[in-house]
Amino acid sequence: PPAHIPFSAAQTELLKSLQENKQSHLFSHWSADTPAADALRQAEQLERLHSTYPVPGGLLAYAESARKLLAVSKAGLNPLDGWSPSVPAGKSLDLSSAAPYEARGRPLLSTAAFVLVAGGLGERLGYKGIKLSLPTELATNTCYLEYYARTIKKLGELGGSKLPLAIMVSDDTHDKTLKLLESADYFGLSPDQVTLMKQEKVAAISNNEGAIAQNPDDPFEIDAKPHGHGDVHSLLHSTGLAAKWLGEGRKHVVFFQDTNGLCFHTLCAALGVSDEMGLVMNSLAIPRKAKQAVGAICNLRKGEEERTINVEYNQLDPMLRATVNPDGDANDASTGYSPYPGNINQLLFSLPEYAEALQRTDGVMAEFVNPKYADAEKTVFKKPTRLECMMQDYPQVLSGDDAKRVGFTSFPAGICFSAVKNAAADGAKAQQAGTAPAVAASGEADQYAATREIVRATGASIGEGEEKTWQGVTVVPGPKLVVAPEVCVVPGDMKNVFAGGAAVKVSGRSSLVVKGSGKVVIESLDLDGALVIDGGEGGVVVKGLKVVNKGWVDEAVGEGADEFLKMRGYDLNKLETCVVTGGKGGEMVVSGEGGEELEVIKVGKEEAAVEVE
Ligand code: UGB
Repeated sequence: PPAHIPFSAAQTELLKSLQENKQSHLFSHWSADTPAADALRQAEQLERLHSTYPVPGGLLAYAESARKLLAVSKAGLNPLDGWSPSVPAGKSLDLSSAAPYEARGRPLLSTAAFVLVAGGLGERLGYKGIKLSLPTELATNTCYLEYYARTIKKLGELGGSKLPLAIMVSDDTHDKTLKLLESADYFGLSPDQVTLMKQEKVAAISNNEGAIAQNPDDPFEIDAKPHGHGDVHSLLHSTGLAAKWLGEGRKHVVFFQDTNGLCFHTLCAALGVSDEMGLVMNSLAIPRKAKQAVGAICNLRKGEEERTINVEYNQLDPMLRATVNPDGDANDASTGYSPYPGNINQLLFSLPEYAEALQRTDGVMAEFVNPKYADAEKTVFKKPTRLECMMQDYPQVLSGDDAKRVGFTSFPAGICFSAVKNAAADGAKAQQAGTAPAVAASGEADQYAATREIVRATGASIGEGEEKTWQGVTVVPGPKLVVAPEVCVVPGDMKNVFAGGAAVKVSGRSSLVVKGSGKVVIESLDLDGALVIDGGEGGVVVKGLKVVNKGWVDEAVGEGADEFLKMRGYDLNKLETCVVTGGKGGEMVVSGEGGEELEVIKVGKEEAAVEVE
């Protein structure tokens, strides 16, 4: 290093060892004229990349792993060679079979802890903000983070305790996530319930020799990239959070993704399955369409070794071709689905075994590399690559009896999974190929549809809207049903809200929002339009209410619209709404024709306000 630059002793040592270990190109632009500020900036970034890499040896170990993994990739070796897949043990449930598992899982809510992985930028989605700030739907404009926080609050209330939420963020998402939480008073959670854990990036690698990449426009800057959601485990270890939760007597940890508005519908049932099967890891899953961009949960065997683990979608087809099916990743003709459950990366871990595994491994997951080559000889990369790790690879650190206690809980995707990951054009292609489009419009439509299914299971008569195509993606936009988390978070409890069975009718063009912290009971209702039932704090009972109005319609938006609207192609125009509002006092009962005609037949301390907006 040039003598005029005041590096610390640790920096000097690191720079020397990088120079001696095949990274001298990082300093080839340095000279006696190099500005000290630039050289220090580079040294500080290298030091950070070195100290935050969760494996002993820091950057040097990282580059060495990259060399090894890139050699395997260049040789075309499949890390799954020699492993033979079969369908793992688990439970495939639906709304009608979930009840006993929900009942078994419900008492376990009180000892759950939640981990949201939200470090990803959403490059495929092409959205500039954080994905957690996107609206889950336009009927209430509740963003993902708000929906998650309010649901966790309610789940805690059901279990009689405050449940902790850890959010993994990255440099790309930290500030905006914190700002969103602070601007909304943590959406009802108390700040001490929420911990932000920041994952650091790793150095990009520019060739098979493991050379650390620099920014082509600024050689003093190292090109750094995300290391994948697998970092969540080392962070739960290094922050001491997992150990703290264990000390508090918690029993399960729920991992979930940033844009799945359906993710908590099946939590109670999954807890029940984990409990009954004694699982240390339970992957929430869906029936998987062949070639769908979700991993497949497989039981893999190689000699005496056996593990149940997610096989990522790009590795599944070659593995199946080489072993059990010459057609590769194909649907089973009798079911129309892949035989292997689809991973939705919502994971339920048993905390005692997890905390022990973290102690043993520091939470370090196996890494992989996925370079895009520019030449047939695989010697040149199209752009620098990096090592990544995945949170669902946890079974790789299990051994003995624990390795056998890994399974899945599958529900139809319509109930539990609709992530928002793709821009409209890619979503349209995915839909044409017969898989989920995973765009903003489908995320919203699927959220209403899941609620429709859950409400239909109470016996209510809920119509079905006509298909609409937005930006090449076809969805069924309604009826738009939203039941706020404060009203109901466990599908089996929906019958207490929609208590009237077939006496509750909602037409195919309708919108219905049910919210409020007070108890809402809908005994009979005939809705053809838009209705908001707000139970307030005192609660409300709806009986014999008939509402007919113009309702809410989706209308196309132009180029000037907000980004979150442009990405779905429409905005929601609330033409006319009937609002039933409960009060702060005791329970109210409303019934009548809607609008001014409405008759309040029983009033608690305050009158129910019913008005047409
Ligand atoms: N994430 C981070 O927090 N940090 C990171 O460095 C990267 C991601 P992607 P992926 O549900 O459809 C997963 O990128 O990895 C967060 C499963 O591997 O959206 O392509 C990020 O913020 C796959 O098996 O997903 O695919 C987001 O919340 C399948 O289940 C989450 O990690 C697929 O998800 C997922 O990141 C799916």
